[in-house]
Formats: sequence, C-alpha cells, structure tokens
Amino acid sequence: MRETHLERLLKDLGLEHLYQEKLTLSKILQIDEKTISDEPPQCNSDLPWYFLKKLMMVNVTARNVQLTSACESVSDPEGAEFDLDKLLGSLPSDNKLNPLDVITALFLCSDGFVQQELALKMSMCQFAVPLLLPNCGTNQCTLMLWAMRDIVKKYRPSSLAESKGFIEDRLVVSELPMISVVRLGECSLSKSEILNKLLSNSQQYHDTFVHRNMEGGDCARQISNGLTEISWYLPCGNKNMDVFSEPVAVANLRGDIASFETQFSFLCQTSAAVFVFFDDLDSECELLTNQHHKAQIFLVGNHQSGRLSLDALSRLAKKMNLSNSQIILRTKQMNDADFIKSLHKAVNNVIENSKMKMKIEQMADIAHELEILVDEDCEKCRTAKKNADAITAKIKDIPKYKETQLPLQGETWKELTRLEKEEFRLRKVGSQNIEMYKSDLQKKKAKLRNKQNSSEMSDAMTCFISAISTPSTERCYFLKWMRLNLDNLSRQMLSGLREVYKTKSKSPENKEEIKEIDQQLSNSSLGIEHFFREMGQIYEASVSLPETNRSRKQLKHLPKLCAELLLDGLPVELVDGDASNIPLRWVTDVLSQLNKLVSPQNKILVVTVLGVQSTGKSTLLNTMFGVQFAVSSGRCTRGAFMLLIKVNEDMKKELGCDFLMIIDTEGLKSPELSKLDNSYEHDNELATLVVGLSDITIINIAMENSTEMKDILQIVVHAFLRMKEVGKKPKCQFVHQNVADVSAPEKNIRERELLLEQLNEMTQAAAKMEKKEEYKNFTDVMEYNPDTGNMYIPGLWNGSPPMAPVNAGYSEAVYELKKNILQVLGNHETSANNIPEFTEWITSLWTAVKHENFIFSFRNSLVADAYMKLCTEYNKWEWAFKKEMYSWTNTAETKISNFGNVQSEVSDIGQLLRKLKTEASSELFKRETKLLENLEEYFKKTEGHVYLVEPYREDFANSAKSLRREVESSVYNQLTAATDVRRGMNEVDKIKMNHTKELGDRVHALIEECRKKKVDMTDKKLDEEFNTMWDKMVNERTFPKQETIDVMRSVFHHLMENLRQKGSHAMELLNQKRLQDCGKIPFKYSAKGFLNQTKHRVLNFLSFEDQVKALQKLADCIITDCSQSVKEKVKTKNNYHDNFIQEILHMINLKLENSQDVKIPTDFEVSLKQHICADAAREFQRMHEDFIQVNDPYRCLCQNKEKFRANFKDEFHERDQCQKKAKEFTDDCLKPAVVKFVSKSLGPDIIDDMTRRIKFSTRVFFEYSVLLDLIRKDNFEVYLSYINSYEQYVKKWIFDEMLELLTNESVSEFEDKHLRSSIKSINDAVNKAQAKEGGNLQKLIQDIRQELGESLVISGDSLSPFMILNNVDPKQFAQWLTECVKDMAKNLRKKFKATEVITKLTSVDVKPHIELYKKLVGCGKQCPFCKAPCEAGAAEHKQHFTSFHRPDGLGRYRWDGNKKLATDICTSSVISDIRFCCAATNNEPHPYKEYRQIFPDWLIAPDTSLKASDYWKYVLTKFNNEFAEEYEAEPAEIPDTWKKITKQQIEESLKKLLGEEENSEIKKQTNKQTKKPW
Ligand SMILES: Nc1nc2c(ncn2[C@@H]2O[C@H](COP(=O)(O)OP(=O)(O)OP(=O)(O)O)[C@@H](O)[C@H]2O)c(=O)[nH]1
Ligand SMILES: [Mg+2]
Ligand SMILES: [Zn+2]
Ligand SMILES: [Zn+2]
Repeated sequence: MRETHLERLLKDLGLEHLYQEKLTLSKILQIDEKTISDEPPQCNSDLPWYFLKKLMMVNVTARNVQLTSACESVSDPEGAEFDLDKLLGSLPSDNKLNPLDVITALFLCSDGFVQQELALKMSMCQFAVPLLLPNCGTNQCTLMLWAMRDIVKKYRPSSLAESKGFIEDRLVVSELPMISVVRLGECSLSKSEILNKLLSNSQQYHDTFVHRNMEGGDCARQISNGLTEISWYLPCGNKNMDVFSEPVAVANLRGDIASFETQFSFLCQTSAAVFVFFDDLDSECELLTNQHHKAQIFLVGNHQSGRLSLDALSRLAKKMNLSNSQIILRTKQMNDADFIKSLHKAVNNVIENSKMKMKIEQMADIAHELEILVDEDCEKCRTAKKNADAITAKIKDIPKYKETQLPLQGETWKELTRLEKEEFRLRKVGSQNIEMYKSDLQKKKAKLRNKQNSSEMSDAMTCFISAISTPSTERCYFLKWMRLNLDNLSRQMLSGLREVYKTKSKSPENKEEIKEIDQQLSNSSLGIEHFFREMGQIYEASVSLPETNRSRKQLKHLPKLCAELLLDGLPVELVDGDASNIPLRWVTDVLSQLNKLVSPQNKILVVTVLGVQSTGKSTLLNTMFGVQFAVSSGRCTRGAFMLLIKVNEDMKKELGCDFLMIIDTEGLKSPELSKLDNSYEHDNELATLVVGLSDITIINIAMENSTEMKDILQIVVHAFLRMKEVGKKPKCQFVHQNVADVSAPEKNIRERELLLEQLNEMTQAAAKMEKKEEYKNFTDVMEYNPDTGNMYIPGLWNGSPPMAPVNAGYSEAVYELKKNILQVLGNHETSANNIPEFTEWITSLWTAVKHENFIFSFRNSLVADAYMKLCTEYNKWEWAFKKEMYSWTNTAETKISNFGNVQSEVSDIGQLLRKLKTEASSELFKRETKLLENLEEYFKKTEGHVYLVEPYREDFANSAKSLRREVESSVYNQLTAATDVRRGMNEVDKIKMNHTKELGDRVHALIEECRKKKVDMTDKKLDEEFNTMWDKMVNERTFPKQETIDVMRSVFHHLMENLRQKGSHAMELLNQKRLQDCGKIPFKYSAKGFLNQTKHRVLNFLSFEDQVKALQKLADCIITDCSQSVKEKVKTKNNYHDNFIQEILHMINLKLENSQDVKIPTDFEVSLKQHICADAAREFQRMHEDFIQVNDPYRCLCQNKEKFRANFKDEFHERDQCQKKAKEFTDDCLKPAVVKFVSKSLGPDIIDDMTRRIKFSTRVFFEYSVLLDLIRKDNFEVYLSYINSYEQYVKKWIFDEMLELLTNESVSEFEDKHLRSSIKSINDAVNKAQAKEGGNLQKLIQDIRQELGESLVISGDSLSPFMILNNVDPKQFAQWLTECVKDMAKNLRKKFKATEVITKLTSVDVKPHIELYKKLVGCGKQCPFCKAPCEAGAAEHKQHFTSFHRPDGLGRYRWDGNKKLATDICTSSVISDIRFCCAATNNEPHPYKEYRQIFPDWLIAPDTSLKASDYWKYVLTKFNNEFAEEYEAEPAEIPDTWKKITKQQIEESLKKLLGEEENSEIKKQTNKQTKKPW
C-alpha cells in the first residue's frame, strides 16, 4: 500500500510528472510570476514551489510550509461565542503536511544538480540534509553523497584556537566522527528536538531538525519515514560559545528502526556512536543484539513515560555488554536541561575518544555492502568523474601546471593585452611616426598570435574539450566534478592566502607583501574558468589564421559549446581579471552562437553588481537569484562573469525580455590597495564596462567600510557620468549591507542625505576630470531617487559562523531587493537589448575603455544606427516642411503676380504683402510646431534605442527652429521681391492698358471710318489705313521711358553696410578703389595683409605659400559659386531687386566663416567682396536694363502691332475670330502660364523621388555613396578633385547621379501630373466663367483669369490684343478654347517627353540638385587637421564629427625637414603626445590631446575600430607618388600594414554600411512602388 502513499502525496503536491522527469536547475531558477508574488500558498501543490522559492533564497523560514488559508478560514470573527467543538475542530487537520514529506518528495523529484543545490542551501540555513533518502515506492534508500558534495564549511577546532587558524573543508571528504540518533518502537521524547537543543548553544536555539513541536512537525509522515538526515556541529574556536570543541556529524533516522533495519545497520557501521531512544523495550531485542556494531551503542530511555521496564533494560545492557555511561535515562527528577547535559556528556566523550571517524565518501562502500543505492553510481556521473579525474590527477603544482597545460593565457596573453592597449593609447610613441609605430605594434601582435598558434594543444585542453563535447547531463557532471576537484586542490592553498590577504589588506602597511600575496592568489587559483579562458585564447589565436586553415576549422565549434553552457546556467568569464582584458572575438562569437540558439527569443536585461572587495557581492547575487557565483572570504571573484537566467513565459511580457543576464564582478580595491599595484585603472575599466552593460547596477555598500566605499563611489560615479555622455541610461540601486536595526530606513535618512551629498561632490570632481563641468549633481548624471534607490540589508549570518544560519532578515531583505529590481526592469522605458545589441555594447564599450579618454573614444554602431534613423526621419519631416512651404509660397507669389489683374480682397499691394507675410508666419509656426511634435513623439518611442540619441535631440530641435527662421526669411524675401516687381509692373501695366484702350478706340473709329467710305477696302488699303492710324497714335502719344536705376550704386551701398562691422580698416580699403573698376580682371590675391602675420613656419602645418594658395583657392571657389548664383538670377529675366545682392553677400560671408584652416585677412575679404559685387552689379545692371527694355510699353505696343493689325482686319471683315483668338489666347497666355507652373512644381517632385534613395537620404549615406563611387573609379585625378574641391565635386556628383537616375519618362510623368492638374483648373475656370450670364469676351477672359488667380499667372501684357475685340461670341470662344487647350496639352506633353532631363533640371525653379546639395553637404565644416567633411546630420549641431579622417598628407601636410607627406591620422594624433601648430594657435605648438581648446566644436573620436581610416590609407598608399608630385613634396613613408589593405575590403565594408540599409529600404519601398531599380 506504500506505493499509493507516495503516489498520492506526489499527486497532492502536483509533482507526479516530475517523479520520472526530474526537476532541473534551470526550471527552478527561472523568473516567473511566483518570483515576485507575495501570495501565500493556496493549495498543496503550491507548497513545494513555495518551499523552493524560499530555500533558494536561503530563508530559514522555508520549512514552514503550511497553507495559510486553512487557518484563516476557521478564524472566528471578533467576539464569537464560546464553542468547544469548534476550538477542538480547528486543531491540525489531516490535510496538513509534514515538512519532511515535502522535502523528501522534492528530493525524489529532482535531478542530481537540483539535489546538490537543495542540500547546499539547506545546510546554509543550518537545516539537516538527507543522508539516506528513502523511496517508499521501491523500499530502497539512497546515500545522498553527490547531493552533499557542494557543502563546504569553515571551522576552528580547539587545536587551532590559539593560532586563529581554521579549517575549510568539503564535508563529504572530511573525516569526522558521526553520532547517530535512532528510535526503537514508540518514544515519548522528541529526539529531534532534543538534538536541536543539544546542538544549539545557550544563547541561541535553532531548529536543525524538524521536530514535532514545529509547525507541521506533528503531522503524520507519509513518505519520509526511513529518511536519515545529517547535520554537523562545527566549532568556532571560542570556548564560551562552542558546544563541542571538535567537529561532529549528527545523523537522525526518522521512523522506528524495527522498520528500517538497513538504515540502522548503515548507521551502526558508519557512526562512532548510535543513541537508541525508546520508551519501552524487550530484552530479546534482536535488532540491537544481532548487530555487528562498529559503533558504540547508547541506550536512551525515558523513565518519565512510565512504560520503561528497568528489568528488561538491565538484561539487555548486560547482553550487549554496555557500561553505565552507555545508558542514559531521563528520570523523574530531570528537566530538559539536565537530560541534555547528560547526553552532551556522553556525546562529548565519544567525540573525544572515538577512533571511529569516517568520510561520507567512504560510507559509499558500506552502502554498497548493505545494498543501499548511492546517487553517484549512475553511469553519466561515473564517466564524468573519470574524465575529470584524468585531468586533475595530473595537477601537482598549480603554477607550473598552468604554465605547461594552459600556456596561452599566461604571459603571451598579457603581452598581447599590453600591445592592444598601447595601440589605442599610444603612451610610448614618443617622437616616432605614429602610423609606423602602430604598424609595428600590429606586427608584434601578429607575431604573438603566431606563437600561440605554433604550439600543439595541450593534453589537458584536449581532454577538457572532448569532455565538454559530451551530451548535456554528462557534461554538467563533468564540469561539476572538475569544479569539485579543482576546488579541493587549490582550497587549502587559497583559503589560507585569502585569509592572510584579508587581514593584511585591512592595514595595508606592508605593501610589497600584499602585492605578493595577491600575485600568489592569482597564481595558485585554478578553476574551470581557466580552462575556458584557455579555450578562448586557443580560439582567438586560431582566428588569426587564414580561413582555410585546418586547425582553424577544427576549432570553429568552440563558441557553440560555450554558448550551450551559458544556456545551461554556467557563469562564463567576460573579463579576464588577470590580464585585465576581454577576448573580444571569443566573447562575440560565443554570444552570437548563443543568439543562434535562442533566437528569436533573444532579448536580455542585464543586472550587475559593483562594490568593494569581499563585501558579499557574489553572496548577494547568489541569494537573490539562487545562482552559484564563487563565494569566499578574502579576494575571490576576478574579472567579471556573466550568467543567464531564463524568464518564464508568464513574465516575458512584464519584463520585456527573454533572459536576465547577471554579471558578477571583481571587488573594487580600496584606494590604499589600488595604489600598490596601480589597479586603479583596472577597476575603472571594469566599472565602466559593467555599468555600461547593465540595465541596472547594484552598488553594494557594506556599512562597516563606508569610508572605503566613498573612494570607490568615485569610480562608479565616473562610470555613470561616462554612460550619461554616451547616451546610455543605466539605473542604479544602492544596497547597504549589515544594517541590523529594524528602524534602519528611518535612521538612515540622514545617512542617505550624506550619501547624496557625497555623490554630488564626486559628480563634480568626476565631471571636472572628464571635462564635462556642466554636471553638478549626481541626479544630473542619472535618475536616482534617494528614497527608493536605497535598500538596507541586515547581516548575512544570524549569530556567528560556522553554526549560524543565514539571517531570515537578510533573505527577506534580499527578496525585497529582488522584487524591486524586477519591478524597475519591468518599467519599459526602453526596450531590452537583444543579444547582438548587447554584444555590440560590449565591443564598443571595451574598445572605448581601452582608450584613455573614454567619452571621446566611445563610438557605438548602435548609436550610429539610432542617429541615422533619427536623421532619416528628421530629413523626411524637414522635407515635408519645405515642400509644403514651397507650394504655399508658389500660391502666394501667384497671388502677388496676379495682383491688379484679378480682383483681390485687398486694394493695395502693400496690404496684400503684409497679409501674406502674416499668413506665412502662421503657416511656418504651424509647421515648426508639427516638426517639433514629431521629434517629441520620436523620443517617446521605446524601441530603436532612441535614448541613445538623446544627446542630439537639442541639435535637431534647434535645426527645426533654424529651418523655420531660414525658410521664413527666404519666403519674406521672395514675397517682397515679387511685390516690388509687381509694383513696378503695375505702372507699366497701367500704361499699357491705357495704350490698348486708346488703340482699341482708334481701331474702332478707323473701322467705322472705313466702313463709311463704302469703297471696297482691299487688304492693302486696310494696311495703309492701319499704318497711318498707328503712326499717328505713336506720334501723338508720349511714351514715358521707364527709369533705370544705378545698380552699381545700390550694390556699393549694400557692400558698405556689409563691411561696416569689419571696422574702419575695412572701410578704408573699400574706399581705396572704385567699385566700377573692380572685378574686371581675374581675382588674384596679393597677400599684402598676410605677410606680416606669419612669423615662423612650423612642422606639419601649411607653409606660408600654402596659405596664400589656400586663400586663392578659397577665393576662386567663392567666385565661381557667386557668379553661378548671379547667372541663375539673371536667367529668371526678372527685374533687379536689392535682395539679390544681399543674398550674394550673405553667401560670401558664410563661405568665409566656414573656412577654418586659414585666417581671413581683412584685405582679402574686402577685395574679394569688391570683385564679386562689381561683377554682380554689372550683370544685374544688364538684367535690369533688359527687363526695362522688354517691358517697355512702347516696345510692347510695337511688338503687338501685327496682331492689332490682324484683329483690325478681321473685325473689319466681320470674320469669325473665335477659333483664331482661342488659339492665340491659349498660345500666348495659357501656355506660358502652364509651362511656368509645371516648371515650378517639378523641382519638389524630383527631390521627393531622389530623397527616397539611400544615397540621397541622409548626410552619412550620401558620403558613403560618394566614397564608394570614388573607390570604384579609383583614379588619382578624381580623388584629387574630391579632396581639393569637395564642394564642386559633390555638387557635380549629385547632378551626374541625378541624371543617371532620372529618365525622360520618369520626369515627364511628374510633368504630366502637373500638366493635367493645370489643364483641369483651366477647364474648370472656363466652365465657371462660361456659366456666368451675359458679358463679352473681355469679361469672360477676365473671369477665367480670376478663377485661375491662385494657380496660374497669366500676364496682363499678353492680353492686350484681345482687349480690342468686340464681336466674339464668348460661348463659342469658350468652346474653341477647350479644344485648343486640349491641343496644347498634347503638344506640351510631346515637348516634355522630347526635352532632355538635363535641360529641365537647369530650368526648373526649385533646382533639385541645389536643394539636395544643401541637404546633403551638411554644415560644410571640415576637420581642422585633415579636411575630412563633417558628417553630422542635424543642420544645427553643436559638434562636428566625421568617421573618415585621412592621413594628413592627403591634405598637403608634410614634414618640414624632409618634405615627406605626413601619414598621421587625426584619430591617432589626438591621443598621442604630439603637438600641432596652425593659425588658430598663433603658430604656437599645442598638444593634440587638447585640440578642443583650439577647436572646441570638433569632436575627433579616436578610431575605435582602427579600421575607419583604412579607406584613405589605401588611397595614399596607392597614389603616394602622384600626390607627392602634385603637392610638390616627397612621397610618404608608408607603414607596412597599410600595404595590406585591399580595394575589395574597403568596397565590401562600404557596401555593408550601405547595404544593410539598402535592404531595409527596399523592404520599406515595396509598397511605395518605385519603378526604377536602385
Ligand atoms: N558577516 C557577514 N559576512 C558576509 C556577509 N555577506 C557575505 N559575507 C561573507 O563574506 C565573504 C565574502 O563574500 P563574497 O560574496 O565572496 O564577497 P564578494 O564581494 O563577492 O568578494 P570579491 O568577489 O572577492 O570581491 C563570504 O565568506 C560571505 O559568506 C554579511 O552580510 N555579513
Ligand atoms: Mg565575488
Ligand atoms: Zn581629421
Ligand atoms: Zn558639422
């Protein structure tokens, strides 16, 4: 019937499926809803999980597993009546469970690793652990040897009390005497309770064994009879406290020995003494007499029970040959204390005298003899042990072993680390050529890697790798065995050293000694992490081999192995604390394998801990998450370890991640200690990395060393400040440990304020060091709430170790902390990183850390990505803004142009302008607000890492504002200009109108006259009549000439205003030469003002001649641009407007401001402006005169003479002129208007189309595309023109590229669209006008015009000839008009198709290439050293940056002495100790490191990848001679490593930069249907 017992219980507990399947570690460690819920258990099936949850957090209350609901339901309301039955009824019901049953059931349902974990945690709680586990299903029991393997305890036996030494041992291998306690028959004494009392010292009682007076202890045991538990008493070396002065194991068999003979026999064979408890016995008791005992038997009877037959007892004693001392009776006079005293005496006696000591490991043999199972007997466990033993058996001397078997991680790896860091830091470069030096370092590195590769893999590593390639369970056993073995090997050595280290480090006087010990500690430690570290090195070295290499291929699978282990919950070393480095390639590949294993469930959140050495960081994490980071007193964790914890489905959504990654770190050293070995740097690196990686950082502060903490906080604050700067927002949680008082939180308010004060102070100090003085408070650096950001945790031990259990308060507080942390993580302010992103963080953080100046060195492709996304979005908004404003302005302009010709609600054009300006402002405001809102919305997103670009947010907001300002001023200018032009035209129009009217009158008079003549009027005659009339009219009328203005004078006036702010010298220079005389010969700068400025020439900088050349080049460039712009203006055939010259002057100013490499001498500026203005003035004058000429009323009249004549004749003959006039109207009025409309609208369309393509989407992609195209051409001349005339080059490039992309069809499609729309508005207008009753042709046309007033500009001038028509039927005219318009559309369409794209591009109003250029060329600033263009995306940015710095030689820099082109690259120079001179430093040498003092708005990030500049290295290497010749210098000395860079590599990497986006772009575009292939 027992079977059903077990089954029933398991079912009750909901464990039945696990009996076969077994519970695994990853299952109990995973984070699920129960983790953070405080719900008490509701039903029996909750109990095991409740117990597990508490136990895993080492909570001593874990065994109190009862359903609270059972008690609550019977609790009576206040004042209920007395009811005896009810009171009795509320006594324990049989629904309750004995804790032992729960424990037994759990052990039965767990795999070996969970059992180990259970036993370990139970022993930490000072609970007895199962020694023999019964299985009432099979009637067998198992010796739980494996389960107890993990328990290590430290104690001090009396022999060491003096010396203060101690013993640290794994209990299963300690030889200890064991005392067993068993029961024979019924017994009224609770032997468990008595044992507890025996083992507790007087101050503190602890329930080691579950006993009947405990909660649930009285419930009938269902499956735990036969359970034998074991516990240990371990002394602390204090006579007053120790119950026993020597260690002793205590076993306790549950149940009657009569039923559990096997167990009893086992105990008799293994114990030093067996205490048999009984109430009553029979003298024949064979059970006792038949045994062949090794153990001394004690009989313990309870005389108080009254059932004891003394007679039988004495007979039995005789039979068994027992002495008096072996019989202990609880007599009537005895109380508990007395009774326990006598027991104590007996036990003490045994401990002191017995020779019978046995390791639990040895008990396995006895178990075998008794056919007791041993948990270690399983096949997998045995093979694993064999494998592990094979490796560890060979270890004799740890340092030597490491040298021979794990050789790669030794000095070679450390040396590699040194080289790597030097490559980034360039501390020892001295006066050498940087690039040569770097090249040397790289060669040295390659050599070391070669050396690593040259040796065969050691035996140990071969065995190790083959053993971890076994299936999962066996591998886990193997690793555990390795850990146990290695730990056993090094423990003695290490625990001693650690203790010494701990004491010495408290008073670091003897520094050398401490350093020595530290070194020894690191030398003598050998754990599995060293084997994995070696694996990493083997892998890293193999990666430097060619891909086809055989051994590289063979090692390819290593990362996957390691990834699997990580998934199994093994802590994997992230930072090697000895070498102080991360094997980046290894870690990256492991993580990417991990990603493959778990994708798409690959989101992780990271929890890390930082704090002083040995302050219980690892303990805290272990308690919190139930994991097993190495824990020990004294210096223990080295470097940093990462560990994965699964998040269960039910919590994934809440936490927003699939895994938690826990990172445990090496304790930071106190300043005293760090001074010894300069580990300050190491600590700093580690803290920065860890904070950078974490989503939440636990700052562990142990109260007793809060002063030390203060200094360490400095490091932490630095790390946070750096993260703030690079855009990561880690959260932090301060944990104050060893705060005993319950009132701590209140008492600690003051404490907290103090902490915040200190943090603020430190923030200021750190900010100063990082040159970020704007940070004044800790809260500026991160979100920190002193109230919620602090947790107080009482001491770990309740009492003094080793006998102290873990403090329940500790466990509870840690649980609170855990809930708190999970809750903070669950606040989805930002979405969790996925594994590749996390890897990216590791890489970029670590590379930046390797640089000295972290903040400026940090570059992260995630940030770059996020920035790019933001740019792309912003560009879209910006373009939408501009486009809408274009079309608004178009309409407004049309309104102005039509003013006077169509009716308007305002009578005065000035009023119209004011009205439009107001409208413009509100339009702009509306759109600016929209843009800012978009930005706001964008930053609210949680995905896409928007928080990373938070620092750039202001740039974009400012850009939006400046965009508004810019567009506003340009719209105002445009409107004003249009108004002014219209005003001018108004006069002319009026005159013309009068003329036409008069002419009309005269023509009609003439017709009358001719008709009266009654003669046949031949055409000739009519002509003559008309001519006479015409001449007469022309003679009679006076035609006032339009006055021309003196453009030159006006221009001079503006130039003077412009130069006034430059001071009197400029004005003097301006007045020295007449503007009319300027600009007639090509501009040549004579450098008068320049000569006396340069006193000496300096190394590495533009020579005087070069500067003059540079100025000349600048001038040429500006002149070209300006004359281009003037030409554009002239082409519009508009009247001159003062705005024009102002625009030109503004343009010059901008360009001069942008040129940073040379100081602009005043005389240069003045003469350049004179030159350009004079030229422009002449052009504008001509334009102005042309305009006057074209619009001259007399000329216009004459121009239309023939038309008038024809009209006259038609009228005379009363011919039907409808068709003809309709055609004329169409051709003369509508067509130009339509063409103009189309041309105005075409530009934005083309831009629309272009910006959808990657290369024109953002500044950076544009730059990449240009570079990619350049390298494809790979032609010296092309490079040269790119480098030396960037603006011109890219302008042309954009234009060419557009021509390439635009086809005739695509463009005419856009045109067609607008054509159709304008035809539609014409037709609508005609229909509307026609619908109006009455009127004549003039009226009709006027109506049509009115209708079109906002969309098309139909010039009044062209209307003239119609004005004299009388007898045209409007209806018919309208009909014809519709026909003609149809024809016109057809013709125009044909014409559009036939016109070359290039012609269109140059004639459209908004020039797409110029607009694109403006958008893509960025701010136009160039790196002050190498001239690489800035690639910032926001128009208004505080800081310029670029990712493609070039060797200075490409920018004409050469060494003064030998004239060789320089190879230095800004990215390296700025971290070296080299100095530079230039105009900005007044030609005084200035350290590169402090370049920001001179160029504060440039950010030159040290090259983190050491790859970005490869592009230009390649170019200089390939065209070294050509450049040298061109620049009149000697060829550069090319470092060897440069020569290895190939064109393909560069092309590939650029393609990748573009390509990734290319794909996503294509995806995005599929629904937008673009017809052209990209
Ligand atoms: N008395 C006391 N001991 C503690 C407490 N917390 C941890 N310990 C013990 O302190 C020792 C060091 O704990 P660890 O968790 O290894 O400390 P750590 O900060 O990880 O140490 P390192 O990694 O070497 O810097 C262990 O023996 C712990 O049992 C505590 O609150 N009070
Ligand atoms: Mg630790
Ligand atoms: Zn540069
Ligand atoms: Zn810039």
